[in-house]
Amino acid sequence: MIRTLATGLAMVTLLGGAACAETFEIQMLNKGSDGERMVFEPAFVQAAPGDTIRFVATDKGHNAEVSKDMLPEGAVPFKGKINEEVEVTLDVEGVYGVICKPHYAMGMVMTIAVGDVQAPEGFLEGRVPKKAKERFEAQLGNL
Ligand SMILES: [Cu+2]
Repeated sequence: MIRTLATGLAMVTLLGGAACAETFEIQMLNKGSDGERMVFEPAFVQAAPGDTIRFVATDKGHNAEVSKDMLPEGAVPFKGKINEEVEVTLDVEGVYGVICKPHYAMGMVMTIAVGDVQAPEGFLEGRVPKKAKERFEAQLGNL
């Protein structure tokens, strides 16, 4: 009986936590507020499991998709179409590298950290364009 009560309380606590989940809005831009071309803004988000990320097609010609080499084990990949607003809820802890396919070579990338995490070994070891790599490195500096 006591155990059942404790389980019930744990459930309530969990549900309460989920109700506080945040939504982060990321704009896809031709030019960032810092003058950089082809950017996600903000380019780094520190989130918690269960938080939602919404990619807004503020400017045309962009998409948001997770790089297949840069997502935590067990996470479901996402891939938006060009000009499409994408909303994803991230439940799996880890580091997610997001790219805009048409502007990947121009460094249009961003990083989402879910939970208190570090980038795994070899996160940037795949085939990453130079400009994208530079920006990823700067973003990972926030961890
Ligand atoms: Cu783009």
